Amino acid sequence: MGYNVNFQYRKFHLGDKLTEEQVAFFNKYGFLHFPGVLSPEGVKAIIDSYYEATNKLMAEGATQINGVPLFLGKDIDGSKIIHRFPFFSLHSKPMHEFITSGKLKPLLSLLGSYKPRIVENEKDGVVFNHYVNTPGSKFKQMGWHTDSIRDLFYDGKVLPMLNIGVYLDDSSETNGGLRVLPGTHNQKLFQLLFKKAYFLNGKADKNEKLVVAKAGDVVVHHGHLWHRVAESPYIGEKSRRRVMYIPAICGKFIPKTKDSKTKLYHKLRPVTKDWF
Ligand SMILES: O=C(O)CCC(=O)C(=O)O
Ligand SMILES: [Fe+2]
Repeated sequence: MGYNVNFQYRKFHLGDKLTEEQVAFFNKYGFLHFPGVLSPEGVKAIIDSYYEATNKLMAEGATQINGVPLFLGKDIDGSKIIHRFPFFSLHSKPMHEFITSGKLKPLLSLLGSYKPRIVENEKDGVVFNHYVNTPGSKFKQMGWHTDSIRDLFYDGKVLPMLNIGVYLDDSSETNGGLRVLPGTHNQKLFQLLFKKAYFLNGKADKNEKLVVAKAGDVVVHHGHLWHRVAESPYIGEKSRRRVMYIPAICGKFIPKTKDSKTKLYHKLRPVTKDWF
């Protein structure tokens, strides 16, 4: 499969500039984990802004933002929640401020000569994922995928990209947890598309590694890295997992607006067996 099984999990400090060691780890394994990038107050402000924005959008009867459908479900108490909230930073002042603070800027050097940019109003923008196991939940896990495959369906082309995960809850196998296949970002396009025999399913892989993160951590991964989110074995509060993804992309600037049309890719989503 071309992924490295001699893998030792490591976490790093995010400073003003990435170290050679950090870049080497990323090049080899396809992701980097930085604890404590957001303070507990920062985490709280963003979570509060999510509920505020959700209540506003639900009161307005919103079903999409800039042509990207909202993935809606029910929380433990029966209230409506947005499981997948695209363009989140356009609806959250603290998140927008975090993104523009420059704290994440060093990560943009990870793609070498490519010069990716953090985007807030292109593609799906910053995506707030909210998983919870309840009878009304429609978002409990995510099958194996690479984010670049999504790009291919979306735009018909694959350019290198980063997805910068920002954790708002502690995350481990208790509430599902991100599983990555270290090193799979180095595979060729053909493998990116077809090599994983169980594409779109959520079965465990013997080489998968669990990302154990705390609220406030940042975990950035390469767009070609295979990953999935397992379903929590618990129901209710213990299963809750909130994590945002900030894309850093290359290529032409194509901003979305409220007049943007829903892409066929999004229309097909509800009929696919799994969600990715
Ligand atoms: O929830 C996660 O940590 C991963 C989400 C993900 O893979 C995605 O949104 O593409
Ligand atoms: Fe993903």
